[in-house]
This record gives sequence, structure tokens and C-alpha cells, in this order.
Amino acid sequence: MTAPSAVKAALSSQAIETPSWAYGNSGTRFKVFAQQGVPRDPWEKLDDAAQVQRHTGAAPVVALHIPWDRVDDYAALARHARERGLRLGAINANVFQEDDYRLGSVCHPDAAVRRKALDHLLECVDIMDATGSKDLKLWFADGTNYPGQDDIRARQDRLAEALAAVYERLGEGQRLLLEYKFFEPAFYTTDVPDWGTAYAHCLKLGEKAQVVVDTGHHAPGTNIEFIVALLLREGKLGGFDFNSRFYADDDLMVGAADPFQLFRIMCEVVGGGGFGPGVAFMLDQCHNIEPKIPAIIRSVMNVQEATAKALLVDRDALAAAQSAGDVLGANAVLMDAYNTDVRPLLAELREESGLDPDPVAAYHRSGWAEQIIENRKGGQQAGWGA
Ligand code: PSV
Ligand code: MN
Ligand code: MN
Repeated sequence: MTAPSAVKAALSSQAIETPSWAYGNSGTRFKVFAQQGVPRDPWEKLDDAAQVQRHTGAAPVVALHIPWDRVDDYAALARHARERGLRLGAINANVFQEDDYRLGSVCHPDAAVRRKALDHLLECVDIMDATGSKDLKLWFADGTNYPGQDDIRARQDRLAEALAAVYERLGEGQRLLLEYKFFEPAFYTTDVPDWGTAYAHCLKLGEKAQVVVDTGHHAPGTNIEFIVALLLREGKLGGFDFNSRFYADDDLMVGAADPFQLFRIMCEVVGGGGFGPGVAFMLDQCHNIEPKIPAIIRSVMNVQEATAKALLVDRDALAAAQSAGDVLGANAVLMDAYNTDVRPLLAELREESGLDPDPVAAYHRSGWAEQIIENRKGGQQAGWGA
């Protein structure tokens, strides 16, 4: 096993990025259950994100979604973040919530709609310049519902054209991260349905274009860690949107449905040299029925636990078993790490960093939940679309 001190040192360097939209109200298409104390604007979302950082020490970055987080002064928003020990992470573009996008955005058959979508993507890069964000995260709801509805190849051409225009606009140190999803809201074809399509586009674009793996965006049974290993090997893994799924794109807390899968993914990240500044560990989750801040804290802890276990894997013993063809021995090395209870190590690490060993309990004791219920009265709570 790797020495605990080395594991702790690596864990201390991990920065998990929480999504601004996870602090707002969300739900299913059947119902959004509003919760008391939920933020009313991006400023308050950052105030909540600061609580996650305060108790975990591992979540110093917050991703924004535009226009859900539209403000007049993005530099001031970045300052607000900095004053709370945070920085702004990926800017998520949104070209899926307007009537004009019924037939798609950058793949739409009408050039005027494509132009409008592209203008939004370019505006997102302007926002990155103002906030100091390094990543532009693109997910497209584009696709078709019926065979024959539109030309599959023409749509790929339109997509490539828009991506190239955005890529051209990127500044020094900025990246374009392309996210795929196998279906929904389109049901017949989706224009970026899988890692292969995303990879092909990113490869053409160049070094600053990389793929995002949203763990909820695969068909049941997909071997996500294989995709991770392959993308890392090709230098094309830009980051994750971590969440859990049972059925489709459920957006549940990461590590809740299948902690073993999360461990296997983190094993490939660690083994493939992806544990460093290059790969963004973002969460993309929505909380329908559970309180938001403690749920985000739980997800951060779940990522930390999976990472700790992956770091514990005895790589030398694994390599020796693998090269000896020792099937059971190699598997046992991985399982030893997975079955290690890393909670005491993480509690110790937190105490050494001046944090409470139990972030969820510390949050509940802090009084923040009561305070925001009291202070955030009036106004419109943030949620999908606001
Ligand atoms: C799409 O399902 C997605 O995963 C994309 O990342 C969006 O930007 C996000 O959800 C919104 O929650
Ligand atoms: Mn996502
Ligand atoms: Mn999703």
C-alpha cells in the first residue's frame, strides 16, 4: 500500500468544482420542490459554495451556467468568489432553453439560429476573460426525434463549423471542453452522443479542445473507466461532470449509486497520470428532495474517498501481478484498496488542516442553514432557468 502521508499530500492538492446550479432549486419534469433558504442569485450561490469549501477544504472552485448566472459585472462576481476563498471555474454555455432552439442550436437547419447560438458561445468566452475562468464547457441538446427529420452529416458539418469558430476565439490558457450525452432531450439522433464523436471533433480542433465525461451520460453497463483510460492516453480528457445514475441522467450525488464504479474511474485517473491540474473534477448534480449544501458536501466527500482508495492501490504489487499473469492476485490488489476504510485517514487530514473531521456535522452545527432561511426572504429563488 502507498504510504498514508503520500496519499494525504495528493488529496490535499485535489480541487473539486461544484456547480452553481446545484445550490438552486431543481426537480424533475413533474415537480420542483422549492426549499427554504435557497439562493436568489449567483452571489448567494457563491455564499453557499463557500460553506462547502469551509467544511471540506476541497471544493475551492465553482462552475457557472450562463444565462442562469447572468450578472452585470462578472469581474465583481469573480471578486465576490475570491473574497470567500473561491475561484470561478468552467463557464457552462446554455443553448437549449429558448424557443428558437426547438430544432437545435449550432446544428439547427436555419443559419440565423446557428448564428444566435454561436454568439452566445462567444459571449461565454468574453465572460471567461472577465472571470479568469479557464474552461468553456459545451453541452448541446441538439439532435432529432425522427428518422429523416434532418441530415445527420450536415448537422455534423454545422457543429464542426461552430466549434471551430469558438476554438479560434479562445485565449491563452483557455480550453474548450466538449460534453457528450447519449440521448435526451433528442430521442432519435443526438449530435454529440458519445465520447467518440466528442473526441473526433476535439482532435480536429486542436490541443485546447478536450472531452468531458459526465458519468450520468452513458447507456447502462457502459465501462466508463475504459473511456477515461483511453481519453487520458490520448491527452483528451478535460474533466468530469460527476454524478450518479440508476436509470438515465439522474444527476444524483456522485458515489451514491455505485461507489465501486467511482473508485474504478479514479483508479484510471491516478494510474493514467490524470491526477493533476489538467483534469477538472467537476460535479454536475441536482437535488430534488434533499437539502442542497449537505448533499454537495457529501458528494465532495465521496469523491475524496474514491480518490483516497485509488491512491492507496499498491501500484508495484499490481504491476507485478499483472505481468505474472496472476489474475486473482491483481484483482486482489485493487480490492484491498477498495475495501480499505479511508474515512479515518480523511478525518485525520481534515484535522491536520484545521477542519472538523466530520464536514456534514460541522455544517449542521454552523447555523448556516437556519441563517439563510431567516435572511433570504422575498425575491425569486434560483432554479432551472434563473
Ligand atoms: C446535460 O444533461 C448536462 O449534464 C450538461 O452538463 C448541462 O450543462 C447540465 O446538465 C445542466 O444541469
Ligand atoms: Mn453534465
Ligand atoms: Mn446531464
